[in-house]
Amino acid sequence: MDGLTKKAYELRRDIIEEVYRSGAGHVGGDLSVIDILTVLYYEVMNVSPENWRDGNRDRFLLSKGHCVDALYMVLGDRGFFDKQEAIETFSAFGSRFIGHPNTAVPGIEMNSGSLGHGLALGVGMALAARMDQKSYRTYVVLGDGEMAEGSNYEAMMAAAHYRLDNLCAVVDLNRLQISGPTGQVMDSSDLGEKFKSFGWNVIPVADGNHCGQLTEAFREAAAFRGRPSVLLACTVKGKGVSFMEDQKGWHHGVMSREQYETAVRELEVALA
Ligand SMILES: Cc1ncc(C[n+]2csc(CCOP(=O)(O)OP(=O)(O)O)c2C)c(N)n1
Ligand SMILES: [Mg+2]
Repeated sequence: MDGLTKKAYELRRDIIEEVYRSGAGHVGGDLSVIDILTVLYYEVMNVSPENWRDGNRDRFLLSKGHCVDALYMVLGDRGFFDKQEAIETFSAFGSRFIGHPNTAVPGIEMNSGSLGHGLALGVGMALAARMDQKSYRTYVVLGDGEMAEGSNYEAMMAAAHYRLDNLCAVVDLNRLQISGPTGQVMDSSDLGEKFKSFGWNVIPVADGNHCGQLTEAFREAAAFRGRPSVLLACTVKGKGVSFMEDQKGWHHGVMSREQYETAVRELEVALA
């Protein structure tokens, strides 16, 4: 296992701890998006607890805000706050680590959770960078089910209109949303064609749980000029825990003690 992959698996272990203790969270989407978050925070983005108030920090928006439990683990691990506090209090009454992103938490740029808003905010941030002559890049992570929201298409149109090559979207293409396969609920199988027709540079990532492929794709996006880029990252919902993989029931399923122990065991075997 290379360093980034190992980090992503350690963070999977943290996510399992956090969601088991709280009996809350969205474990399936956390496990599909964690490699994307790991590569962004450990390899790609220029953002850290040290420069977090600096106007030139890279911006990150988790538009699929229900997976904040994964984001908390990455931010905590990067030192934005005490990760253990997030593990122990996630979703508890009075905790600052509530079930959706909230700007009261260091490292979080935007409240989200109501799907379909992140890309439009990302367009605004990317446009502001150009107007203020700042060099930061803006990254927005969306779910494939979330792509049913019409507001995304208005944001896609504006991003291309303003030629925002400092904007990079990522779709966590795990083929499932809350109530079943995206192909059945609202088909998004031709997302590449949709983004292309709106004027975006489309970068398919065959294995969106592969840190090396993701790193390469983010490099390609950063080098591309004149149009916004989108990574279409083919992931597996629940990736890394066999009984959760590709199962719609684990969108926000709650683990029994036995399931928790099995999940931990599997992740520890992967890490060994
Ligand atoms: C506007 C809005 N409608 C409905 C929901 C309820 N909801 C929460 S998660 C979800 C499914 C999202 O699926 P997807 O974007 O594919 O996320 P992932 O598979 O990565 O968990 C839905 C419909 C919401 N949060 N916001
Ligand atoms: Mg999905």
